[in-house]
Amino acid sequence: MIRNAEHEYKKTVCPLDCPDSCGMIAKVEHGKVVSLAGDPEHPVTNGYICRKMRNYPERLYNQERIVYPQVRVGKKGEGRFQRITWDEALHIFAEKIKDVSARYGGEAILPYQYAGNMGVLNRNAGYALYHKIGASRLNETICSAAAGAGWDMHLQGVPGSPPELARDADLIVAWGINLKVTNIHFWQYVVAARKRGARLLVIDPYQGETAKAADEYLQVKPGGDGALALGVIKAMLEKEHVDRNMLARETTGFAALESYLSCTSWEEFGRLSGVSRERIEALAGLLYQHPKTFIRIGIGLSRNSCGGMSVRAIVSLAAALGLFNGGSGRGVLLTSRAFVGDTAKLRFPELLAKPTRMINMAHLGHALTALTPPVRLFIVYSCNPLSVAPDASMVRHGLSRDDLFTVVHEQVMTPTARYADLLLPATTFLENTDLYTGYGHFEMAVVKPVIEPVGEAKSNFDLFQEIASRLGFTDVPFRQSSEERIASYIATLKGLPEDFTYDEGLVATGWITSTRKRLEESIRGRWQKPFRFVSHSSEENPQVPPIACLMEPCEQGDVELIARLPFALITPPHPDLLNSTFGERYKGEFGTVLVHPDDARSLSINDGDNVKIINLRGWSVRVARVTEDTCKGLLVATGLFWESDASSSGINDLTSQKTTDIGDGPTYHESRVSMVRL
Ligand SMILES: Nc1nc2c(c(=O)[nH]1)N[C@H]1C(S)=C(S)[C@@H](COP(=O)(O)OP(=O)(O)OC[C@H]3O[C@@H](n4cnc5c(=O)[nH]c(N)nc54)[C@H](O)[C@@H]3O)O[C@H]1N2
Ligand SMILES: Nc1nc2c(c(=O)[nH]1)N[C@H]1C(S)=C(S)[C@@H](COP(=O)(O)OP(=O)(O)OC[C@H]3O[C@@H](n4cnc5c(=O)[nH]c(N)nc54)[C@H](O)[C@@H]3O)O[C@H]1N2
Ligand code: SF4
Ligand SMILES: [Mo]
Repeated sequence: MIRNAEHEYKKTVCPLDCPDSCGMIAKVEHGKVVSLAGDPEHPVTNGYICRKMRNYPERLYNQERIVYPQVRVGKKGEGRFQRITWDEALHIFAEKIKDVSARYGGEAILPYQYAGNMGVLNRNAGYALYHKIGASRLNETICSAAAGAGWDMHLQGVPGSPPELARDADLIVAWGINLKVTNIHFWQYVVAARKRGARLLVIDPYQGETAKAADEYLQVKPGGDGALALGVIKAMLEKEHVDRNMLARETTGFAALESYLSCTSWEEFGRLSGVSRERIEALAGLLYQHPKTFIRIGIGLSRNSCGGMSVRAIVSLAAALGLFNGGSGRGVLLTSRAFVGDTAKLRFPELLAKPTRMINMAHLGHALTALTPPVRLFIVYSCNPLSVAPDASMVRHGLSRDDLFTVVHEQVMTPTARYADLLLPATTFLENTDLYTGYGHFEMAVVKPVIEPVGEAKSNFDLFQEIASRLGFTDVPFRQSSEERIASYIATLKGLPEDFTYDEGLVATGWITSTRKRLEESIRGRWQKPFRFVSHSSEENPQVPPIACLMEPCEQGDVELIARLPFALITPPHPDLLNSTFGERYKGEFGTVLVHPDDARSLSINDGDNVKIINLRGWSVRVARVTEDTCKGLLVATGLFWESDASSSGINDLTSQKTTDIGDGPTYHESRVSMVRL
């Protein structure tokens, strides 16, 4: 910390759900944050942060900020509230928990939280209480469950490669990831590699910012990556471009994949991937000519009903290329898994007297409308389900129920917050303590508050400790301070340097680099596990194919649906939003939808027209952008813009509660829709 009479600079970490987890420096004047900048000493941030976060101080003190507890006075969704004291708010909250538990049992309480704040303390803050009261449990699947499950079927917990390895690659493949939007600090390695003559290949159904900046772009059908990756292996086998000695040494089960691929026809690969045999063979050739290849796998390609299989096929291709054996410029990164700790130290499952029902967060629409016995108390923190959960019209329907009591702990007046019966003000990362590890790099830090809470805001941790105390709970977790809980979790972390002690203070040093990184060693060298082409986990779950194989996404293969709903819709992130965070900056804006010129012509749609996108689940309005960045038949709607009032809708009104082949993840990039000009 640097201080002078006028202002001081304090280190902090970006809390958002972004792989970059930037180190930041906050400038504080008279107790207020006046600016945020990238920490020049952070090895990945290198002094640069995105414009979303540079403008964060404005969000801190914005009129949308919730600064005191409130109760609803208007209709649900209307957003009219009346101020109350914290004492009253805590009383209402605690009494509601007691009342619902007594009348309907703990399972009538449904918690809903996700990654508004990635700090491990506050993100998991509700679990101890939820377990103690026997609430329904939430299966947190909404982001990377399918991708992680796909990776683990063949790699069992192995971490990804350090992103810096890409610097020395001759070919970087951005596979289903829009690096320049969702992982911007990876771009510095692309720039460095290209200076040495390396090429960047982007594989994506549409041309976003990264595809446009690439040396090569390969258009794949949504959900077609499995067929593409397996097609490349088939082409490699046909040319005998596989290193059989390496495969025998470093992997098991390749023969099973080889025999499967020899029985499959080239037509199937083309039909499912949307890529011609010639193009697949050319990709196989490109990879063969570039042994120094780094594959950055995105989560985007896993957001469809065969998403787990797509990841399985890509890691199988990477193993067939020997990329897990490392060497300069060779690597595969999905998530870094830099520090692995015992989440029981944050979630306390031992407080759960008996297992309660588990609800997949992708099925929220169902849970709030059709579950028996019904949910009576819905508690939301660090999440904006009405904007982010699939099948939003069902979520809205559920939130409107008169017999449902909803508590929302929030920083700003989100679409979900408008449906709260009890609305509670939450601190931001600048106002509380937490521990942050990144999923796109290998650094972690503990961060202290930079300023005092704004208004009457409380952290998630403090809120749940106070409620527990009101309910008379005295178990150890409810008596911990935030520092004690962080310290007990740190004690279980794998990846910490041996000489590390928490007391020394991570705050002063800034960050700690995981020992799981070790750039010089291969993934296999570090973990001593062979890559398994035949997954063991299929023994536990016989419906899941043991090897990566061809699969077709449900909605794309359904001829009846295709006949009625002529377009496929994907809904990837927007550069100026972080999921739905910052939606308050764009109130009243619909966002755009990319439409191919041929489709626009046939529907008499001009660039700039408002269009209504419709399917069996709902509708959403967007502004048409007529462009060849997308292909015929594919609509691309980026960004989770907020619906402007209770009668409008968002892009998730069109997405489905259907889940992925493995991991039970959501299928945000797989919806059939039709479209009309407004
Ligand atoms: N600016 C910004 N950054 C973000 C976010 C944000 O909302 N805004 N969100 C953050 C979060 S929570 C996450 S999980 C990550 C997600 O970031 P990514 O891992 O990048 O995942 P997505 O953005 O869902 O999709 C990435 C790309 O995959 C493409 N895609 C969609 N379907 C397919 C497919 O079937 N095959 C292939 N090959 N590509 C496909 C999309 O068109 C998109 O260009 O980003 C994080 N970073
Ligand atoms: N159609 C479609 N839907 C998607 C996606 C997509 O690509 N397409 N992406 C999905 C993905 S990958 C993800 S990860 C999810 C993300 O879904 P969410 O985790 O809901 O993420 P956000 O939309 O960023 O909303 C987080 C909310 O938490 C609040 N918040 C932040 N910090 C705190 C805190 O410390 N305490 C409390 N109480 N509140 C806090 C913020 O103000 C914000 O409103 O969305 C998913 N939804
Ligand atoms: S959102 Fe991502 S890129 Fe932007 S400051 Fe946060 S971690 Fe860095
Ligand atoms: Mo995510």
